Amino acid sequence: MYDLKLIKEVYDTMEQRIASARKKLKRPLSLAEKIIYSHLYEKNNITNHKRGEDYINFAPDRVAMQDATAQMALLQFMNAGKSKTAVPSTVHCDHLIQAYKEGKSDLSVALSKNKEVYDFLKSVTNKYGIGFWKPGAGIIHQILIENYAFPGGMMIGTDSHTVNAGGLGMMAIGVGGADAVDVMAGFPWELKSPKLMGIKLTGKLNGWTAPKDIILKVAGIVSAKGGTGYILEYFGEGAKSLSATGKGTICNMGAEVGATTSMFGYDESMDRFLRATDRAQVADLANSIKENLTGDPEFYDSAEKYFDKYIEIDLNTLEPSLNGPFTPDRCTPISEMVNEAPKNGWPVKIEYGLIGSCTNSSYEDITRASSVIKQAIDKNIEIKSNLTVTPGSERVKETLQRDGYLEPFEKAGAQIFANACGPCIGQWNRPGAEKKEKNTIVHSFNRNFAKRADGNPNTCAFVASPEMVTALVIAGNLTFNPLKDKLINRDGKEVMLDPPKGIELPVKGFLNNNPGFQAPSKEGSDIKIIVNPKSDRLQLLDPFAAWNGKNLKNLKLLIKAKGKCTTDHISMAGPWLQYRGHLDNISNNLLMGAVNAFNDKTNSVKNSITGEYGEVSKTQRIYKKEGISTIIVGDENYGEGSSREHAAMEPRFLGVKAVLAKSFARIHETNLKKQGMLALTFDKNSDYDKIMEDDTFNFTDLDKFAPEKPLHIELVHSNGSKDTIEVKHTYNNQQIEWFKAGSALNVIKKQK
Ligand code: MIC
Ligand code: SF4
Repeated sequence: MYDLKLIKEVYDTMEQRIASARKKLKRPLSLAEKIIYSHLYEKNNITNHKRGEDYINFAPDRVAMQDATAQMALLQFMNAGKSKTAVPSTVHCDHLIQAYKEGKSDLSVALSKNKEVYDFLKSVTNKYGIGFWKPGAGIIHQILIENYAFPGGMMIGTDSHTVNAGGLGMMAIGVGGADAVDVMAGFPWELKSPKLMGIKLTGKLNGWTAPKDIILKVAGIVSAKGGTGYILEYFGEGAKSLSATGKGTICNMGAEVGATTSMFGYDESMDRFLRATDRAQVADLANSIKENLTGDPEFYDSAEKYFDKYIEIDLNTLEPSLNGPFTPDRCTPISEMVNEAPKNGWPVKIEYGLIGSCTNSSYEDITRASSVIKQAIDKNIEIKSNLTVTPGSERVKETLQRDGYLEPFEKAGAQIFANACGPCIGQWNRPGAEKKEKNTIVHSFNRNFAKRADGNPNTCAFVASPEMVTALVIAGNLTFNPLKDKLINRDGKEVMLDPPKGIELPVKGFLNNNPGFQAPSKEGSDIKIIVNPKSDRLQLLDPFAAWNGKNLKNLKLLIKAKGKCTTDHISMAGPWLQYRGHLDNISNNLLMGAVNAFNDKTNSVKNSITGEYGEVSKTQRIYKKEGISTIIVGDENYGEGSSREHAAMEPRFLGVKAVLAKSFARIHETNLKKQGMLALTFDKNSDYDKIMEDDTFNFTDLDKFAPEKPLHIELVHSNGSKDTIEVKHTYNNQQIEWFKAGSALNVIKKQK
């Protein structure tokens, strides 16, 4: 399945390219820099990039897409005029399977409900030479780490958690579909030269602490936006002591601090994982150039000097934590929960514990959690909360089953869902969620934004390691600290849970009877892609119109969003995932989760023509009909979270021209640029307060749009008074061309 030839080619030239970079920079290199300099689009153009400022053009080795984003990516690729993808690419069907009863029946419901979309993806992938992973095969990031990721490689994926592959030493970056189209069409992929954050791990995990606790701690230190523009590079003895999949968990959740990607240098854990997943040849190749697949020792020895930011974490003293609710960076060590929960009004009774997801469903994770649940049975302890398990891949699930590790979960009455995203992405048909009661759940996923798992805004979701989730489910109480608290069993005796015991890799090897992969045809030109014009799930795309070259005038305010406005707030997931291939239909969810700063309500904005309040998308459709352009105003870290470009395409499609925010999350900012929108930030954040509900916005110098030059907007308030504010942007010349042409895709089409 994996492409050995490709990996050989990368490794063959790596050493020499790294040597040239070292010479040019006159200093040792980090792992991130080694991968950067061996993946430049113009191979020999080695320059000393200014981190955080210069743009770099890359030639990634692979592209990966999941079904909820692949639809839009491939609809765009179909318009790019190519007959095959320029690099090996795959599509993974994981997001559209709803978790309700149990894996098998849920999967068969999904197969019939999503047939049209799966058939579309199957035929498009077949036509353009893209590998297709069937529904039920597993979650994209597990399939990638088990099959395609390789140390020192570079991959982009249309999902923010593509970064998971950093656990195997790969530079893997989440992007929007339009970026994937660039690479699949053979164009360079552009990224602002990332800054580097070094995280040294000392000591060794012990007892109840797990790799998850490392990233929960990092999220608490760095914050949800603190990683923006950074690559997080982990090193030190503690790093070497972690399994490859444990490293994957840490890299995975780097997305939650906004990091461009995270990675670990090649070590024996990766060698073991490659061999266990039938890739001994890759391990041998990697071993032959292993010092090129990790940072230079001199770099790590002077970490404080070379990294832009530097953190040290002592694993010996690390405590298990729970992060949440509503944001993944609110970190509470378990020993403090007993005070924090009552103080904050978090319900301590746990309704559900959910383990698995792309973040935490490795063999090691589930064996550790299994050892905890088994104790409840052996020690005759009543399990107080509901428990669900979503395995990450069929390969891991089959193997766990053979080795008897799923059995204790089944005995304990846990629901075992399909190998898919399920509850992690709102695809959870949770009984009673519609009552919107305040309640607490704990899970081992990565995100816990409001409504994310079950659509209930009053569900407080806490993120923890799978073994901690399992312990908390047994106790049924958020303040239970398994390190010191006792439980009373059915015999009335006091018992304690022993620390979890896991197995890194299956002793008898992985089973892989049912991979679920379909290779594409060698020759696809005869394959016709049919999209029913009456479909409500798929819609061919019309190109966006080019800019008319004039200053934008008389814009109305669609919404001034207050506080957190993630991509889940902008383009909700859950039931809306079914419209991911139909731009018109999905646009009906535009910004429905965002809080209007003027009335503190969601999905209620003033229509400046009628003065009435209505849903965001409906109001915007009226403006569109009336030919009135609009602007969205946002707070800090606007567009945090997912890579879904729908969050940028929907406003574009409905006639919004610009988003002006205090700051942006990286992927969303790029997505806006790619779709021909203006992504602007306040020069002075206090100007956010000047924006009034009835304002009219006039750009005064957009006709002189140029890199590094601020723009100016005149605000005309309803009482006739005016303010002119300065706004900043990060567009380079190429990106200004996208804006002028109407989208990046329009530029590709011209170049073809
Ligand atoms: C997520 O975890 O939010 C998702 C769903 O995987 C998204 C992709 C999507 O919105 O389709 C992501 O992280 O990019
Ligand atoms: Fe799927 Fe959740 Fe992972 Fe996103 S974070 S890929 S929704 S399992």
